[in-house]
Amino acid sequence: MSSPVSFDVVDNIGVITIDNPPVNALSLAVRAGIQNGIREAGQQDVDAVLIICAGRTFCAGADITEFGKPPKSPWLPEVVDEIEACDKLVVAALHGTALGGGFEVALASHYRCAVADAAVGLPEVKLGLLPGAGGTQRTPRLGGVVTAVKLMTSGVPMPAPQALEAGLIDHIVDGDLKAGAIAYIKSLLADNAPIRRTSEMPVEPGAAELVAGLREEVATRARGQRAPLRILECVEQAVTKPFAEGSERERELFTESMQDPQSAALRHVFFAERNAGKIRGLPRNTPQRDIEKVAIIGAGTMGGGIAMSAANAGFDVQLLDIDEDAVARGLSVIDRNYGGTVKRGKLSEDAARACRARIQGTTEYAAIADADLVIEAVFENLDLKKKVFAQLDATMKPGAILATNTSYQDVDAIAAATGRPQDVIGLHFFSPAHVMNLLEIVRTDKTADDVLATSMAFAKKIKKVPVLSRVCYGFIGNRMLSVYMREAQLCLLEGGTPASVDAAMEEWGMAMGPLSVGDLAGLDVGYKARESLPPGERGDPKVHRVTDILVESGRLGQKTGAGFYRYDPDTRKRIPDPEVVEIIEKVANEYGITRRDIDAEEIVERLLFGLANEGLRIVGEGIAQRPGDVDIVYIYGYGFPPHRGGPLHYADSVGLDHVLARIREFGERFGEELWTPAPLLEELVANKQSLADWQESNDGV
Ligand code: 3H9
Repeated sequence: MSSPVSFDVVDNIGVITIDNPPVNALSLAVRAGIQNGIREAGQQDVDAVLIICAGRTFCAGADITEFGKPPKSPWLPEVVDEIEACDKLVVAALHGTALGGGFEVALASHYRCAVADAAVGLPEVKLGLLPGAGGTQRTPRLGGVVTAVKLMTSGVPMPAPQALEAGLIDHIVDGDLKAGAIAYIKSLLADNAPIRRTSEMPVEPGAAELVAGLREEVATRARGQRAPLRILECVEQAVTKPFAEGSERERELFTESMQDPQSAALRHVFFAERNAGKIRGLPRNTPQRDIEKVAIIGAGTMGGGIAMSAANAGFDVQLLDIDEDAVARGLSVIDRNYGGTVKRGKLSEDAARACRARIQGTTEYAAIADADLVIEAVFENLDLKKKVFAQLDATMKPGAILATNTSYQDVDAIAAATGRPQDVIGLHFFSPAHVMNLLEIVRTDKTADDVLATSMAFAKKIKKVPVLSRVCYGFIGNRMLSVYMREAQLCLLEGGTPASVDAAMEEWGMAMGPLSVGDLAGLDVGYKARESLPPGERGDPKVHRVTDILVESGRLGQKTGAGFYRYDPDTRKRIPDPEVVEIIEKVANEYGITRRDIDAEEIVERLLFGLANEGLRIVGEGIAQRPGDVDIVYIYGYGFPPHRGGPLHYADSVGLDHVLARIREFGERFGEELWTPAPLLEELVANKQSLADWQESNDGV
């Protein structure tokens, strides 16, 4: 097989070109190729060396698919040390994103140039790792402690012009990168620029104090993740110890991170996110419909958020509601939201104005007839949604995609209200839709392939993470949520309080406890959804009794200043409310429940194993395509901590046999009807198979 790295000589400069699509990951063959190139340059009579990449980007870092397997020589740290030790001037030329090990190759080069729209970054932290090829030692020497810590603990890439200012790169190239880089090298040679080894550079004065000053901030932002603190320790070594010693500690901590379950979880999330965008049985080249104009039906909170997401991605949007007042109200909320986005520095004033200008209000269906995609976001009522779809069927041009943003309703029934069910799909956004990243894409048996492919692509264009679901009540996320919330509320009746249940889950790592989430979303949402169900399908009334009392007494959550908690009107801080505990005790009494001490471990296991059991049922029924998809739904839609890998990865990591044993025990204590093990869980335990193996043996994705 030919090497992905070539070496040739241009104008007496040795050019090492890496060509390893799609992202020039530093696989074994690439590492060996770079090493050979550097050695070749050392032996040949060249004046300097250029490291450059073919394709859409400079290297995206180490090859993540090799992680977890025994490392093979040459290891990246050896390669970067050889680059730096080269006695010819080495220059790296960057385009796209130079990430992780890719940027470490550049940091070990003697000079760095880049095109202006390139970016550099050290995103290892997002995989639970740290830069392991000298990045933690070289970045503070080049860019200073504050920049280095920010770059490495956030994992967010830095645009080239900013990197130039920070000293992380030396030169911006205009026009063609290769020609510009060669001209830059010639100018360095003409100026007798020295071979400048980053490892030999001094650190800034007061660097150790700067590191100490950042410790608390990094620990707070880490929220239970260990990698950011390991990164900080490496930076401390970089500024207090000689380079060789610091590098040795970096290597030890890199190896430790690699074996840390947090990294295994985050690597699972990385691939799960990418797999979630793939639809089984749908070829990658499935044709797509053109989407330029988008219409939204319903100018409420959801419709407005969806309109913003589409407008932010450059689509023209028509926002339709029944009367002028409703439209005006919706547009004014959008104005306020854009104002907030500008205030928080997320968009410039000009950019916000341009996005807002793409959104028009209307009350006329005729005005949206030529939209390519229409997304219905009206009140959660099946009859109303059917009426809207009948109207859309009568109005929209042929070939338009008709989407519903329903959270629970039967998309088949909605599609049946039209004469074109092949064009109907569910696009379930999460609130606030312009902020939340998840998008559940709900296919019916009749949804056309090109509608599916177009919807997936549209999701990515509006910067959402799409996950495919089949039709069932609540789809993937809300169906699982109902079990999670059921257990939260039962724990309340059995002896917990909103504060104790939330604290247990937050300490475990959830972004927000379940009862606070209920207050944030509005307790009336679930109340109304339950009311719309036939009484036989509303579940055990005792589960929702406390919530029902809260809603009926006007405590709808944060928006009314009280729900499971009271809220400080100025700070929105939650305040435990003894009145709520009284309601809980009264309801427990009504149902003859003797309250007891219920510890954090029981709360966590009941909520999480309930979640995992329902997730496994969903995978077993084919509602979700694969276990990783369920994990992505929970991470991006429900605040599940990524370093725990999602509910199913977590169940796999603690052992499916343990999970099954606990579910059986809960069944004996709390009722088999609530705790029937998912058939897939029983099957995997019987076969002694992990979920990861099961997924791999199914199709690898
Ligand atoms: C590291 O470098 C450790 C070192 O410090 C020390 C070592 C000793 N490896 O995201 P996309 C695949 S840790 C293998 O859809 P985009 C990806 O799975 C690494 N594969 O494209 C996908 O495959 P498929 C630090 C990789 O344009 C395809 O490429 N680096 C890698 O939206 C396209 O990816 C990172 O963490 C990889 N490193 O975004 C960077 N990267 O088509 C991780 C991607 O089969 N990568 N693939 O599904 C990214 O952030 C994005 O992929 C990138 C492109 C921004 C580069």
